[in-house]
Amino acid sequence: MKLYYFDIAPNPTRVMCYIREKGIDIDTVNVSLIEGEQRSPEHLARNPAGELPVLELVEGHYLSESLSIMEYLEELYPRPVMIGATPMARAHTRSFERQVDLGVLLPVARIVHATRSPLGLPACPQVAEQEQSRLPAVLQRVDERIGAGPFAMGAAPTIVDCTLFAGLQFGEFFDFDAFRRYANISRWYDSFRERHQQ
Ligand SMILES: N[C@@H](CCC(=O)N[C@@H](CS)C(=O)NCC(=O)O)C(=O)O
Repeated sequence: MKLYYFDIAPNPTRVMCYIREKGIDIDTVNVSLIEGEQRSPEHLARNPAGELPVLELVEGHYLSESLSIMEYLEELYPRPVMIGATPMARAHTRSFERQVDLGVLLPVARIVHATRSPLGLPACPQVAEQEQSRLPAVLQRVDERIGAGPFAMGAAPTIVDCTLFAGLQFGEFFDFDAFRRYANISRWYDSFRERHQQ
């Protein structure tokens, strides 16, 4: 298997984070979003949407969508468990992951691209304003849910940590760190980042 990715970009980052947590040995190929390589014929053949990440399952057979990639890998490599050990735990983990993806990662990515897009997208203050106005309520709920942690779902890391971390790191990298106002998220973020710097 081979993962096509690009550093810092939030969706590839959450899959890379998951792979590191699992200790899976997968070849990686950098596709530069800055250079526009995602729109090359080679990459469009892997994913017609021109997005990352993409997992090459076997030669010439590709899987896109970060969550589907993590779900697939979880089936291949069930240990350590990162999507819950029981049907109920899996349901709660998936539900929280969706909330964090749609409520944090996506808005943060939109804010960054609407204000200082690393891909050179035109500034769009209305989009930034709209996303920024919605974010505090979500971050407040996430902060309460994380509580004393140590991980988003409690005692062990899950896909929720990977998605939340990738979104917040992308924001911080481009000077959008609104999450620092939330004590539990801020503490959790520093400790999870340290775990991934080792
Ligand atoms: N829903 C997709 C979103 C993938 C996505 O938007 N990837 C971004 C990087 S974070 C991308 O490749 N953007 C390239 C572009 O928009 O040209 C997923 O979860 O993997």
